[in-house]
Amino acid sequence: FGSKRLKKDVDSPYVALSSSDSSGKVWELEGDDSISYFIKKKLRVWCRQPRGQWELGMIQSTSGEQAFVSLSNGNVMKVDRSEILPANPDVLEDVDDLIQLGYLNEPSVLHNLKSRYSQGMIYSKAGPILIALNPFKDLQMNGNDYVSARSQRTMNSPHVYAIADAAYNKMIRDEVNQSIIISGESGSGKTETAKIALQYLAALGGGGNCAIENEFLQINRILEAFGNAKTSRNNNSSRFGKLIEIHFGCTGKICGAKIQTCKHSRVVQLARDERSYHIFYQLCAGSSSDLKEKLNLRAVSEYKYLVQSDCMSVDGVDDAKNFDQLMEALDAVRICKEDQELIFKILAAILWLGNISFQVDKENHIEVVEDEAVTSAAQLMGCSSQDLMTALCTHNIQADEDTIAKNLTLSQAIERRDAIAKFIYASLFNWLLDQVNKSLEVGKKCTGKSISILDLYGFQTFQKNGFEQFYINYANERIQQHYNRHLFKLEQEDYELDGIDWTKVDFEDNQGCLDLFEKKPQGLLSLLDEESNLPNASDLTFANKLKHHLHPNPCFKGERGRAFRVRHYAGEVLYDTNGFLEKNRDTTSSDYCIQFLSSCNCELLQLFSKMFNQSQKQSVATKFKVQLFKLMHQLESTMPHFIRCIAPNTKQLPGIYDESLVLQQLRCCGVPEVVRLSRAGYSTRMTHQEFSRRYAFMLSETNVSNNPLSISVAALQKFNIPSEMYHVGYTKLYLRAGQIDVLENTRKQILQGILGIQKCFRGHQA
Ligand code: AD9
Ligand code: MG
Repeated sequence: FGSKRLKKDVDSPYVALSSSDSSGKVWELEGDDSISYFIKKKLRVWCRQPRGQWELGMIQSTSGEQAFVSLSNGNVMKVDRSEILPANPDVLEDVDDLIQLGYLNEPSVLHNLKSRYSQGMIYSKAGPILIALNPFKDLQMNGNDYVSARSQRTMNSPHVYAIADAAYNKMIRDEVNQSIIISGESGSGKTETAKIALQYLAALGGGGNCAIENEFLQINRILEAFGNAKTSRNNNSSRFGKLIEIHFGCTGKICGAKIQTCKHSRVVQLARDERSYHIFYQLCAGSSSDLKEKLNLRAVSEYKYLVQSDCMSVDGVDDAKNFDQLMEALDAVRICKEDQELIFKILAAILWLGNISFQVDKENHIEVVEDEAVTSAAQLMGCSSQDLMTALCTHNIQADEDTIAKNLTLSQAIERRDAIAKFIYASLFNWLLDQVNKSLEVGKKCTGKSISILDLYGFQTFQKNGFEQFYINYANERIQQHYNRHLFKLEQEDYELDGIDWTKVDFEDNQGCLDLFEKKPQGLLSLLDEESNLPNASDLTFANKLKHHLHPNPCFKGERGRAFRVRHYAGEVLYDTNGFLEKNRDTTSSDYCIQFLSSCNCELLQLFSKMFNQSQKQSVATKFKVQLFKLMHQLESTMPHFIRCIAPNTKQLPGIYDESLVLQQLRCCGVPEVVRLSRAGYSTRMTHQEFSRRYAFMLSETNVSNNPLSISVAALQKFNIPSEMYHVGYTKLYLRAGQIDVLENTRKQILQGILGIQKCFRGHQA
């Protein structure tokens, strides 16, 4: 049966996903027949309003292709039948798991999530995945009482804790490494969700000892101070992806952890409404007067790297207080006071570097303006002002035995200055990560079993998409492939375990799109690297190269000028190659920059220059790919648990549920696919006990046995559910979509009949 249908649905996820209309067809698998049935039976329906939103109503009457629907507000509306979709019966209101819905059309799914959200139920399941809607307020759903209630399994509703609990138990029981993969758009709540999962695992694996929980908290503080920044979408946006691997000993206690990152940089360029990394603002606001003096530190408003975006403070954020907490956190991971001071010196040096300006002398040579910026930066970095000025304005060329110093142009000098700042900051972050990892070092008693939590940036699509979206979306293709494979595997394992005769389904995955990116020598990444190395190349020549080499390819489409389109699993994205080559060439790691830092009289800067090895000298895209592959390789051997975070609005405010925004994210993170997959199988699963509890009373006494399985079978037969519409497993009954309505309607009628008789009976008695 299903395999054929499943194949058909899955083969063309594209068509459905990229049709950006809101017709509901993406979700809808029921044909016209079911609408006719709804019209005939006058059941609850969704009815599309002139402005596109869906309203719940009841069909009153029909005339040809039109129906008269009475809406919940009392109005009666004339609508075309194409504007009507079936709604679920009351019994399926606010279900925990979307696949319990008889009808999985767009309005039903959105309504279910919205109704739950308005009651503070931010978590729902979509089959095997957890959907987490960002509440943008503290719901008091996390905390020690909650953790202990969870671990004693007294609560069954969907929650991050339940996912973490399942991962922990599976790890212990099956001795298989687990992973919790969290994805979603910027601001959707990934990092908070990762912290909740971490908190639960720390409580569970800490054995009543809060020290581990506290250590994770402190580490998060450090990583967020140095790796997060305010953006227009999220006041605490992570500018790096991270994988936290928590190791457990044989008794299930935590015995260490390791953090890996995948990142990109933002020190020198900011867009409107954005800030640089939190740490700069914290340092300026919170350092003591003594420290300020040592660093010759000024207010945020005096640093060019910080003022360019016109955004220096964040509502509700106390940078000074956060700085105090950061110092405690640095103590907690055992970074000594001397090193802490070096860190702050380096940060101050970066800020002063940004203030260095250039001028052109009479001979048209570039020179550094000799002011406080240069002297402060040089002093903090441990070099003379003269050396710093030379490093910023000249380039040494080796000619035979001699070294010739060549003057840089203005733009080259600015690029050099910014490259040094970026290199120092990136090295500082890596060094800190090393220190953090040392403090978490995995002990010898470890069994080697672990749970990894992945918090990676989610799929992004804007009207104009640049280099950042390009590699973020590529990373998401990788994650999606992982997701597809595992979801199919899990789904089918469930059927097999329950004794269902299931024809294995080969999943048509997104390999085509991955190949488009990764193929050598003619994939997007290789072609980008090749073009980045050519001296006269431009973004336009790169775009033309793509069109020339990648045509025809079902996942690629060249557009006019510098643009091209990629068919991602989550829909088509239009990219503009403007700035691709420049951003891909990693100018920060020039030999010159490293040589200069090694000559500075500063322990950390010297260390940074040594930490860098030539193999890291790769383009940004290649470096990113290598980091991503490392993470994915690690996840490959784990049993994954998926959490998809959804931002219900872009204002970062509680209580606002923007339906079209939610829908777009559900599509982007592939929820429709999971849903379709589940629909192709059996949408309703009930244990025989649950089923018999609800429906056994409908059978005549001769029909009833004590065995729940026999009751299931008897009920299905009695109410003429066609055999292709269900499957009886060892433990559960699997029903196809819509069948639960038939049973529910019959149940309602029987109950009404019984109530009527009782009323009548009481009337007689009276
Ligand atoms: V980004 O891709 O790093 O820009 P995230 O990580 O998806 O993004 P984040 O976890 O940082 O989003 O959440 C954004 C904000 O939403 C947080 O700063 C909180 O204010 C808010 N949030 C998110 N999840 C929760 C939650 N479970 N409870 C309360 C939340 N507030
Ligand atoms: Mg984040």
